[in-house]
Amino acid sequence: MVTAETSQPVTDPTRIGLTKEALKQAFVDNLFYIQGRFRDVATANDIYMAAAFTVRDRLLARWLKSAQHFKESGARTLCYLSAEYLLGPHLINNLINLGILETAREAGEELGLDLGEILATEEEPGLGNGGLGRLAACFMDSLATGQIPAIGYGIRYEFGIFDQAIENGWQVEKSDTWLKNGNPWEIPRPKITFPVRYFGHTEPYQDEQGRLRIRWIPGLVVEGVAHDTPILGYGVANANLLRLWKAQATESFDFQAFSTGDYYRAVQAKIEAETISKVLYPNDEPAVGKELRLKQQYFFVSCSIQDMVRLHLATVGPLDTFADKFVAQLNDTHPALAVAELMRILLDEHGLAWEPAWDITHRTFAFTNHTLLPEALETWPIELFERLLPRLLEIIYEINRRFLDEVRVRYLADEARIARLSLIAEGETRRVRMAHLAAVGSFAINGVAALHTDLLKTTVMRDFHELWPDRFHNVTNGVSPRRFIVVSNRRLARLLTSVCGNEDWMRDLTALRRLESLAEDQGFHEDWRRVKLAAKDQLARWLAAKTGVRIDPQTLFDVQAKRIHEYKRQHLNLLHIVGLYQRIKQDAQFRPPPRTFLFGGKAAPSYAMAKLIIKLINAVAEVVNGDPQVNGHIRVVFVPDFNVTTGQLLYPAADLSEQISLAGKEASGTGNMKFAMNGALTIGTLDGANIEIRDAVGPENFFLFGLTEAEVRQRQADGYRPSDIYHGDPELATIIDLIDSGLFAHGDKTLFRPLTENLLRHDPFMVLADFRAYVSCQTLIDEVFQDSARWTRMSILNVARIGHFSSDRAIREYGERIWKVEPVPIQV
Ligand code: HBZ
Repeated sequence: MVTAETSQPVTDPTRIGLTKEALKQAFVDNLFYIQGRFRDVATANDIYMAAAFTVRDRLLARWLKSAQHFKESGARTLCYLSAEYLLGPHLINNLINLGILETAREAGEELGLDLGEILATEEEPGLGNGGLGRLAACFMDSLATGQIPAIGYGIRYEFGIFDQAIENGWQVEKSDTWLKNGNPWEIPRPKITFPVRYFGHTEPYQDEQGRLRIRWIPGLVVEGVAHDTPILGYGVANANLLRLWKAQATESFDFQAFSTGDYYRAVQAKIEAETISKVLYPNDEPAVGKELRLKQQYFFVSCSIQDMVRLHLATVGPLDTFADKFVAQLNDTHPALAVAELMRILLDEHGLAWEPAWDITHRTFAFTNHTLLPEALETWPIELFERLLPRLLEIIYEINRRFLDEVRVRYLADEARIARLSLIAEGETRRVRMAHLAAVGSFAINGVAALHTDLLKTTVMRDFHELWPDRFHNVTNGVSPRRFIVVSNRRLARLLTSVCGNEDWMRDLTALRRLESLAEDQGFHEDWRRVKLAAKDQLARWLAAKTGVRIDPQTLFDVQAKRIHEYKRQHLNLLHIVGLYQRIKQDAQFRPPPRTFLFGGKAAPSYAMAKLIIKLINAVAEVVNGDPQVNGHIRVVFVPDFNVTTGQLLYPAADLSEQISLAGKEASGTGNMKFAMNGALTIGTLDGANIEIRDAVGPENFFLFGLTEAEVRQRQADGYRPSDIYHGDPELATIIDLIDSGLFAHGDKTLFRPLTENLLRHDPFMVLADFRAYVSCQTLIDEVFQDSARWTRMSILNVARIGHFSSDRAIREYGERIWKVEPVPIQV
């Protein structure tokens, strides 16, 4: 291959060859020339790095070819703007996407190396909190696989989501030092940097043509440096760019600004600048109103928009075609400042008039909402905005002035409506509403599951929906079948391939429909159960090694793995467990099939109730697992540090997937899809994507319980009184009393009071209202699980019919309905 830019041939077989011999040679070279090690003294990390570089070399030709071709063909490009990317380990994914996993394993064996050990050495980049960040990672995978030219823009956090340890039953946060041994997947681009301004003031001036322009004199300038990671598609030569920005001080600025010789202040300025990309905020739902968070948002948005403008000027040319070249998706409101930033660049730096600048901006952006929870809707105090981003606030005011004029004409001065729609919330402290900025600045707004989109239209975005009904879309989430079947469940992948006759299902998951014809096949049932049992066994062995806790793979594995949140109702699951514990102890006749209850998930460090729920899970586990009377019947385990890597062990091993949020609260959920894809049956409410999953797999293959969203609203309107439920349900009352009794707290009656009291007095997520239905549904599950042919059939049908929930389908929908982007195949 000859690249046009350099005319240098890239043909060295040790760099690009995919044969076993080429891989071996490349590995040995890399160990020597990059790590500077002989085999006999190489550490596990040296070996991992040499292997990673061997694979990275093979991505580079594809990546550069993609970039070059996209550039030359002027391909329309999707830019995904996201403050989070929860990527998971790269090495295994890239081996699979290159189609060389088995070759690499053999190459390793011949070199006396265990590929499994090498893979386990990788620290996963945990640059996200949960669903939203993982969705961005699945989308990057599907964009490349779907051959859509795309750039993912985000922040290169030095510390990602904290590592979770459990000490004395409590969550303890440890800092995530994912970069300490080096990151072989990223290429720093010290020459691709952009200045980002903060503080200071603005002033008017006249340009050469005598037009009035605005200049922003900043009080601080920080630089963003690009760090690039190739994202290869599965079975294609397309590789897209993930460009993450690292903050650094602009020496020239700081050294000029500070008095000469004040070295200490200069160093301090450097630290202050670098703080911006230092750490991911570990909150998943409630918006944190911290200045640093707003600094982070503006930092990555400004670098990304500047980069897009630079790329456009360097390739296509005139800015009036910017929105033809680029479309940018705002992943929630975290990047919403992009709307104002593109306006600023067009107005202040390129001298466009407002109308053409707004036309470009408005045709560029589309916005995804991921939550309806009021506490998660981002707003920023005007005072902070004015101080930190004075020019952006002026632009936001002007966007708002023009927008509200439009509203006024349309609704003939309906003042209440104008106040509701305004980008500025009036009140004691005036605030900028980021969702309104995103909505006004975007040509499309979407929710992430059908129910969520409907609720978006009728609740938080109702006025916007009335104003612009055509801007609203639903794109139900999806997850990557490469990451969540091929990488995490090799045995299942092999079985699926043998049934389908080829690996095409890996990029067209609807091909799994073929499994339906085997749903009654006894021989196939045995294969299916063998695969599940092996995954359970693997989890059991990993858990024993990691935590010393023993679990029995023959029991029903009942798994709830997701962020800990009251709306997700881990405590509903716990009430069921405590109820079972009690009945098993008191009723010798009551012997449901043995179950292992597994929990995993992180709590936001400042979310006291979520942390108390973790403590209660561990406290119940301690008592239940330590009680010989119930041993062999139920066991409870909290799997520490739930992340992509541990998720890859949990999803394949689950028999039952807990998706039990209060109806109307979980925007979509994506864990529900990951579990079902791996043959777990779901116990779930009619919430988020559960509804569509149930429709797809068939209601008879899904364990439904609980209030509907409409019923939830009705009950709330009628005045919900959880204490009435407590008093009317003796079994429930006993359970709550047991928790209050100190049984799970070594006699301490107060430890869990905040939780039980909240349930009895407020129960904002209606745990008690759904308790009875949940327990009945669990009883049905016990019955069905004992009929192993029935269970297996249901499990097969779940996998056969889950194809719709591939992120490949989601990306196709975005591409066709919103982005208007076309695949651009790359040939190698
Ligand atoms: O986004 C989740 C939703 O709760 C879930 O239902 C959905 O499936 C998923 C993908 O659409 N939302 C999040 O994960 N949200 C965050 O992680 C978050 C992070 C920082 C914030 C706010 C929310 O400031």
